[in-house]
Amino acid sequence: MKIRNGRLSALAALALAASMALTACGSDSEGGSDSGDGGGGAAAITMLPKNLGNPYFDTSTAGAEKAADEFGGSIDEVGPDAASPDAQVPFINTAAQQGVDALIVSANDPEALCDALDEASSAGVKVVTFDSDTNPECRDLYINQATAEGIAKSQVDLIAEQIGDAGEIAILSAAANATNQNAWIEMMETELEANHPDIELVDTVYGDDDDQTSFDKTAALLQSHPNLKGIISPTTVGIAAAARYLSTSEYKGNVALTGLGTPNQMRDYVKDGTVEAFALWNPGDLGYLAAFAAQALVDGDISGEEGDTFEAGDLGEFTVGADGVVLLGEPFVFNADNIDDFDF
Ligand code: RAM
Repeated sequence: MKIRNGRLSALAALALAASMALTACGSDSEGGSDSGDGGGGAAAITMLPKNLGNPYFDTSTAGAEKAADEFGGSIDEVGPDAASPDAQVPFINTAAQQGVDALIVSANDPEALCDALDEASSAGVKVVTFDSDTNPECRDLYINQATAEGIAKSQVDLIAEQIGDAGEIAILSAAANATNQNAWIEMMETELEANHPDIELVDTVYGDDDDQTSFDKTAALLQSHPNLKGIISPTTVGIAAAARYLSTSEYKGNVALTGLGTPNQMRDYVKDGTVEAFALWNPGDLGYLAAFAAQALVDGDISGEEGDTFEAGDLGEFTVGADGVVLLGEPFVFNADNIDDFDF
């Protein structure tokens, strides 16, 4: 399947909007991180990404801080070094003990955080997941970056286009239990089966959103599958590590690599021909939207019911959908022609 021109034009318009929103969001990561109750109903929010040290989450936290600056609240980012569910639990417990107003979490597992989140919720903390959800009953809202179908299809379209719609491919994912990657992988498998009979998915491996593990798993994949024509890595950590491996190897230009990446981490690999195109959304906008959603819950403007609406600053009005999901937008495709328009 090709990415059609019409789709590209629509995406180009989205790119412009995204880059304008980015300019508006800027990279202002200061000013909103002081702890405290914020006063006047402004929310004290703890932000818990899958792990620290990932530029994707640095950008989403900067977006949340920008939002908190606008509504007068505060963001305190905490998190483990390794992207594991067990490592996230103590941070949830601490936030509950501190009596913060809201917790914004990207979950390393759909179920493993639920007991801690339930306790936080019982203590009056509003729980918003973003990026990677828990089971719906464990949170008030999930801020979803794009539909799982859209994210899956854009990556399958890209790899199909890059390998002539035939041959062996593999997936290099994040942590094995990550809710978001597992949903996307399931839908990629469905899409491949339905529309790409000549592409064979021969392996799925997990780099745990750790740079070195992802790099090593890439090397191992290429060794075990000598006929591999392409790799999809639906994680910004994985695709950057795989690109780094490919860029200095004999596979550069022969094995295609696509997936989900940040423009700043992928720019060199697009320019040196290791990677043709990949997808993502604006993580800054995702954090910004999650913070406004948390504030709306804390204020009692919304309860997380389907049909609830709230304002999210520069991004405008959003409506809560089924299962307490708020949708940011659609994935966007980056390539050599547009990558310099983005800075995150
Ligand atoms: C990594 C994380 C994150 C995911 C992106 C695409 O940064 O796994 O959860 O949404 O990749």
